[in-house]
Amino acid sequence: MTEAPSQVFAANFLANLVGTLKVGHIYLAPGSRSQALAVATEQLASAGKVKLHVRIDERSMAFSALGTALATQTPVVLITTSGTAVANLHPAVLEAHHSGVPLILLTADRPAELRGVGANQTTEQVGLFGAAVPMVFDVEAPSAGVDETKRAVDLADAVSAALLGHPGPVQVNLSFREPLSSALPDASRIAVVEREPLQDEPEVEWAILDASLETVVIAGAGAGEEAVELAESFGWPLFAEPSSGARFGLNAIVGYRRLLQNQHDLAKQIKRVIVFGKPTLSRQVTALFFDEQIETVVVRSKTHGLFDVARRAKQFVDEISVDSEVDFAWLAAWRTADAENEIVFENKLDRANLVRELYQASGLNDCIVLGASRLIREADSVAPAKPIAVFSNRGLAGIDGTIATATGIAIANHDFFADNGVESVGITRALMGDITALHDASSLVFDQQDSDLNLQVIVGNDGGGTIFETLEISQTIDDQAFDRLFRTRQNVDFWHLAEAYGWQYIRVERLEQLAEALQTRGRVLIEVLLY
Ligand SMILES: Cc1ncc(C[n+]2csc(CCOP(=O)(O)OP(=O)(O)O)c2C)c(N)n1
Ligand SMILES: [Mg+2]
Repeated sequence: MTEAPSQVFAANFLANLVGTLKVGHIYLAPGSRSQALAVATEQLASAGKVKLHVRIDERSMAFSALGTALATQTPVVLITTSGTAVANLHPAVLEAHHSGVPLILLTADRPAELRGVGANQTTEQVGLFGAAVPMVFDVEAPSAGVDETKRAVDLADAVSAALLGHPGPVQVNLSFREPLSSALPDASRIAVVEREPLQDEPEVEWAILDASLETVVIAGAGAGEEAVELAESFGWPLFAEPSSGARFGLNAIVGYRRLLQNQHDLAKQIKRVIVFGKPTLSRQVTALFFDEQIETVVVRSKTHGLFDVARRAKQFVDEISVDSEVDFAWLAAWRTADAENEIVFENKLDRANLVRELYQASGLNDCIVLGASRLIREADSVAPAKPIAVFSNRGLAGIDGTIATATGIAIANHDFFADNGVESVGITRALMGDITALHDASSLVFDQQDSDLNLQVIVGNDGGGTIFETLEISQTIDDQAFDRLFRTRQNVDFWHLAEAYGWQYIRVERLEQLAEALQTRGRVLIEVLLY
């Protein structure tokens, strides 16, 4: 049987890419131009070398890939056909760029001779993502008489190298000409050349700080455990956002928003903030960066780019140590204040209780996903310090793709436990507002192959985008104009929505119903009435 050059190239490229980078998941949306990649992926998946997820919508697919890459901390491959299919990756690609999530975009294209001449489904795909994807490989179409195996192996190596020290998306624009595929070679039978994984050895810059200065550690999105370690080593209070990966341990001051907002005496004594990740949730924390009395030290983020909103950071460093005795009285005072200012929960179905129940229901096997808007800010105010995996797209804080991202996270969570032989797979609980849920309603479509996921889409329905009520404009225009321009209340029936997509549906109208609803397994849309 003849082997099409397209297929020789696709099979060798994918087999090597998966083998070298330890790719566990490939997401694919159907198309003609990308068929050689599809055939090779299916072969690898059937042989158990990679997991394949097929989606009909590239926009949604890209957010799911982002979720899987986030949760597995491993590059995920995406395959699309040419044209608008590629452009549909853009929102998730922007988020991945701003939060340092490794995605490998394999975008099929027409060969050079068919570009710019009006050929069907052909546009300028190279450079489409602009600065969000600085590394783009524009790869010539495979052809007879060329050593396509060598070209494919070299490209896989080049892509691996490009991902080193560059967390974020990489685009590989792959041209193909007819014949677009063949049944052979079988990608799963290609022996991958074993290579030592490339090592990135970045230079590490230390800062030695004076321990006596009243310091707090701020952990924004993507901060990670380093923030907790630093705070605990030197007795500094820790203000950690929900998706920082650092909201746990004895140094976490969960009520930091209230203490800053109320201008507690301790808040006035802060002289230095040390920032990890990208904090974006509260005005109170942002105000600290602008405060002339407070110096800012930024620990360089490996994922979330440079952070210095007030443009007055004193230092950017990688590691921090101190030069003097640590005084734990400062931390003790903060902990006392935090305990004294604990939130008082009312006995009703409100945002605070919704967040509280969500965290109470979730344990070490589970994942929480928080949509943008009000509910994540509520979590920032009231969520306990608890070591659970909490995710949120804070790179750009879009309300888009939240259901898809949660699906990708649930897939990673499911695989992690299934691969380790643990029977009780956790539940992924995605909490979001009503507009956020409707924005991504089409991501309720699911692949039967992923049907055993435990995924809850918890919709805090408060009748539109109520976060805008906190804007000054809500006071300066009349209610009708406000409702139309900002609140955008919708009348979608979430029950029918869930039914249409084959999801279970639970409506929560009273606080007492919530805890039980949050134990539902399988795919369930839980509508929580907040008004
Ligand atoms: C893609 C995108 N479009 C628009 C916005 C602006 N935006 C921020 S919050 C919001 C409304 C969210 O409403 P909902 O999900 O109901 O949350 P609520 O504030 O009511 O809790 C909008 C439109 C955004 N962040 N991302
Ligand atoms: Mg809402």
